[in-house]
Amino acid sequence: MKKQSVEKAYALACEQYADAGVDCEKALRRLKSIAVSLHCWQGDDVGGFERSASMEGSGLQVTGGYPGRARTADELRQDLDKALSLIPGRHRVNLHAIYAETGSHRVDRNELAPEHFARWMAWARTRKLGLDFNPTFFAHPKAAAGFTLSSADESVRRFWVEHGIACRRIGATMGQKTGTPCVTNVWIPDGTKDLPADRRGPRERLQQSLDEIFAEEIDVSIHRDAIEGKLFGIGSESYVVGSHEFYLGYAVANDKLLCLDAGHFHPTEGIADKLSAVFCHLDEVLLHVSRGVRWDSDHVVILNDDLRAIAEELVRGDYLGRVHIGLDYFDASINRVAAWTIGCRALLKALLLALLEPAARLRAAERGGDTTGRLALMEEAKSMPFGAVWDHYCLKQGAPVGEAWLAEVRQYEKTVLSGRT
Ligand code: RNT
Ligand code: ZN
Repeated sequence: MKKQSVEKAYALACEQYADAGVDCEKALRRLKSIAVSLHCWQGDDVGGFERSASMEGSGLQVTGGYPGRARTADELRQDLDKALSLIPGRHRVNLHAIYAETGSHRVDRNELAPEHFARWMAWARTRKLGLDFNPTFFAHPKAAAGFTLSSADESVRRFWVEHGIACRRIGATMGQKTGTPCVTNVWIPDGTKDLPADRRGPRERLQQSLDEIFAEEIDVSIHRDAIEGKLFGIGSESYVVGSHEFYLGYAVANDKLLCLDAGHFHPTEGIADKLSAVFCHLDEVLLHVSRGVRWDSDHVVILNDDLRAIAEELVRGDYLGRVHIGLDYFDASINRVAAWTIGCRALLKALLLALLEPAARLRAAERGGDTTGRLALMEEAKSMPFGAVWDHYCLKQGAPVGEAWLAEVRQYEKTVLSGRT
């Protein structure tokens, strides 16, 4: 689209929004201040760079064989650079422990140290990107039995506690080096395929393990801890040790961030409604924005009602300053750079839509008991010229407008990705 057309459409849109009591410039200033944490694992199908890592026993499933997967950290950073150039705004990158760069020697998970992420930190610094982090409690022989932090085998449990401790130190260093607090998120695959005889033991051991991992005080100005629950996974259909109730209680009792993953609840249960409930008891929340489809919790995020409801709650409740927003999905059946771009642009669009909501009018209707007007206004807001505001934002941020980013991805596929086998 031509630059003049974008600006003309934007000017008209601003008038229309102003009539509804909405200030477009203000909405865009707010949008610009939101950094989304882009999950590195979409770029290589959650592979990582440990030669032995496989997803076996992780409860996660990556399907598809689209060519061009990043095979090295350099390739992954190159792909992330490409994706970030197609997304308006300044964002963050979310790493997992399996993305360590340990050179020619193998370093086991419990021995990982900040130096193994030196290149990631240098890369992030030159781009002014924040970093977030995750211990990897899966894809490892010591996770093969289905239990990590909740294992009854003390040597196994100890190993994973050490991994958790090591990862917090890495996260703290990331926060220090990048000048923005790193959120380190704990998710474990522990659970059972069929009915367990003992639900209590593993949960009590998990509680003990978390206490041990979090024992070291780390300054919140450089680092935050988050814990992520789940309803079920592949191979943990009957029992998941780290359930929502378990972590909600732990987070409240220990002042940790609760991570709500949009794909980790019953298929008819959304996380939007949970936000105002958990924010009554927690200062901050981490979101894993994802899209569940039937058994899978990790489809590429799109601008659907669930996503819009999450963004609306964050804006309506004035929670943007208390939430850390990350993406979490993996699709190996489409171009991976496109997968990042589609998901992150969709999330930003959802946030913009929410910021453009005629909030004052909706609240006035609600307070006045005018539920008819509230519903009518919500529906009318859907056909306001939001696309013109979005296009203008992309243009201003130096990101491609409309579908123009797709041509860039196709070009990148031709010149870079197709050379990878
Ligand atoms: C798994 C969790 C977890 C992972 C990543 C790779 O169900 O959602 O967040 O997706 O850590
Ligand atoms: Zn998640």
